[in-house]
Amino acid sequence: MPPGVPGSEEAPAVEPTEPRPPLPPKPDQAAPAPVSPTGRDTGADPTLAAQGGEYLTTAHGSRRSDTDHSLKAGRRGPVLLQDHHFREKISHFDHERIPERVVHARGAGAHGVFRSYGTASRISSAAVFGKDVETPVFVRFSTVLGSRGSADLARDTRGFATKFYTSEGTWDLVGNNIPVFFIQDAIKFPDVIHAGKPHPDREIPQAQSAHDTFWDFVSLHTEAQHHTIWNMSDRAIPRSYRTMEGFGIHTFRLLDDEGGSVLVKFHWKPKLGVHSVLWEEAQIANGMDPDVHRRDLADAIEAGAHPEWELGVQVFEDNEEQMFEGIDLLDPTKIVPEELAPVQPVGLMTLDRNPSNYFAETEQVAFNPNNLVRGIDVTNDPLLQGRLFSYLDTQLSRLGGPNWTQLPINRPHAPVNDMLRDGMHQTAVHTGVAPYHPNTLDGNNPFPADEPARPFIDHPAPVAESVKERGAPASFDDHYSQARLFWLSMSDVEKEHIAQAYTFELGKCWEQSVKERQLQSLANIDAKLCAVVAEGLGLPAPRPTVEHGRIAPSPALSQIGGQWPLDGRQVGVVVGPDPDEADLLAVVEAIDAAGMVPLVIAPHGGPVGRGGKVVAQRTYLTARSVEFDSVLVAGAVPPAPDARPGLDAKAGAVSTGALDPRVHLLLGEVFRQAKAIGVWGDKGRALAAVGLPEGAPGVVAGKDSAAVVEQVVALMKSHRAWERFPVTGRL
Ligand code: HDD
Repeated sequence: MPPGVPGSEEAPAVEPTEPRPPLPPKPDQAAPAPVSPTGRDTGADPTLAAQGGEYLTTAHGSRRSDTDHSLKAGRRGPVLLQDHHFREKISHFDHERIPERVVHARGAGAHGVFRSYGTASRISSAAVFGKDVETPVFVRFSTVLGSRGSADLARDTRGFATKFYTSEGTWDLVGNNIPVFFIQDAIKFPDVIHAGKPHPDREIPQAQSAHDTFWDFVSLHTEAQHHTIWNMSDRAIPRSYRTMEGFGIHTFRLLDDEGGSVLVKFHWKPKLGVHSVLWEEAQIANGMDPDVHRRDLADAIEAGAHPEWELGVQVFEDNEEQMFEGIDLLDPTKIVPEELAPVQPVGLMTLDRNPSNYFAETEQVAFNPNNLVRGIDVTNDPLLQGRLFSYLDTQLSRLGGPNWTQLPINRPHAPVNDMLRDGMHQTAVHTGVAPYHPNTLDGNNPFPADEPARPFIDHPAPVAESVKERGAPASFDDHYSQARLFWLSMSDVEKEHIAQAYTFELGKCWEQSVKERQLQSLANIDAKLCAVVAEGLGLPAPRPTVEHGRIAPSPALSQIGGQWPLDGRQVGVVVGPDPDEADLLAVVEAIDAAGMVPLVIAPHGGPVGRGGKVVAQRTYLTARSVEFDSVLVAGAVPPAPDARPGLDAKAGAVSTGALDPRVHLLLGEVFRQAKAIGVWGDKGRALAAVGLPEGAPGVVAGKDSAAVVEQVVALMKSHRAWERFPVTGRL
């Protein structure tokens, strides 16, 4: 049944007054299965339920008859120390929070499955790459800079971390939606993060890079310039987590059972395409719906629009130089353009289940690039090498001790036979008497794997003769050629967005010297880009200090072009007080049939139209452009009865008198945001009121709703009506 059609007519639920037998937990709320798919007991306690049980108890199971009043010396007297229930309840509450992640604090997670095509089994012995092997996964998407409560649509890099619960142990691919990183050596990580985080004196600005310390760092530490231009592009304000690419960034080493090895870079390609919002939308969304990305992911999964990504690899020879076509594969600030090394698909990931408890799953999940399995190994990338220390270390303070691998979400789905014992929050009851090796008392179990016949993860790899020194190879000194490669690969409209983003961000800085130094970097990327940003800042454009040879653009880097599936996209349908109900129902059903979400926007809440068959999901007051990928106007929309001049001013729109000012604002924004608009039945009056000419790009007007909807759906497949933006030719 499509949204917009009222559901069952059941009486509203009332608060139960009698205890009843516990409800069985919903399938996804049950404690993790005590037996993993491999048949091994995971140690999980399936009897641990939540508040569904019959009687309220303390943590040690004793029943309580009153949880609403503390125990006092007389009704008006002081609270007694002996009130254990009070102390336990408050004390536990006092400790409900754990430290948020020092980076990537805000995120959203989902469960799913990775189905391997088997194509990578030629180059890796990892079980996860076997033909038709299905591996459960948990993915956490995140922003980097903001705190846990910050807004989703900050201009920022997004984390894309995947935990594969393989039959031979857990493999974590902890990547981002940008294929390069700010720094080349992990020792710089605290520096770049301190610079990006809020200023330490006032702790502002939150979740933003538009401030002095960030630009101070990236303009001084110019290896960050490549990542920074991606941050200034539309990639940093995704339409949805579902429409982001993911990258492993570093070069990894894959190994087969014969000891052969290749180098690879991992790519996640979203089936829905790579799409972003405009900066105006991001800013409005951060106020209107700061949870926009969390909501989008959870809603899509719940509605059955399960997002999918294809995992692919670029494959390189594992030679002594670790270079490919002059690109240093150990430098995490460099990509290898797909045109030079195609991304070869190895499997498909589908996210099909929302977490049932945010804290237990999304907050407590702990990723770790050390989680490697047979057939997948690291390279000498100095950023990756440093990460191998940091993630294990951070969980000790974040999750309170060394036993975080026993938390249900972190538990491997493979047998665990370690000799790690005791420690804070130990939940396993280990048996046996000999947690050491070698031993005779436990039959010498567990035995080391039979290396080297099958290369488990410490695969022998040559290490060049070397001296101890702090430094980097000369190839790491090129900080601009790939930032320029990215720039040259953008379409005109994407270039405009990048120039505007730099102008905005630097315009928010106070220090003149910071702006001037960043302009120098822009000059080294592209003279026109530098000139446009300098003009916006009111500063002179410096001359470049580096020279570039010919750089071939990489068309794969542009996200404009192509036709894409529309699963889970949201279509607003604006109606007046008395819409044609049959027609509206048909429109709602057509949108639903296209796999999208119709949201009826009416002057008031409740049923819409005379028959009451359609209900409003939004009102003129609660709807805002950023929620919709396109907007339809179903017939005449008169001025609202309460459209007073004051309201117009508040809504930020000037009423023409012909259209409710809130609808006026909605259509104006949707037009500026290059989204498709369809109108029927009012002779284009709504368009005229907003000053939109019929026939403007991406605007469809007609008599027949079905024909208009069909055209709008076709337009939406290109994501936006990009032709609405004039090509200035200045970039
Ligand atoms: Fe990191 C979290 C991705 C470099 C130190 N990182 C974290 C997360 C992602 C990344 C997606 C969130 C995981 C989650 O959802 O729980 N980090 C990256 C990528 C990097 C990178 C793609 C470079 C290619 N990170 C990096 C370096 C260091 C760290 C160089 C330290 C030397 N990262 C951490 C951390 C975090 C983390 C402090 C915070 C929370 C956590 O690990 O579990 O250890």
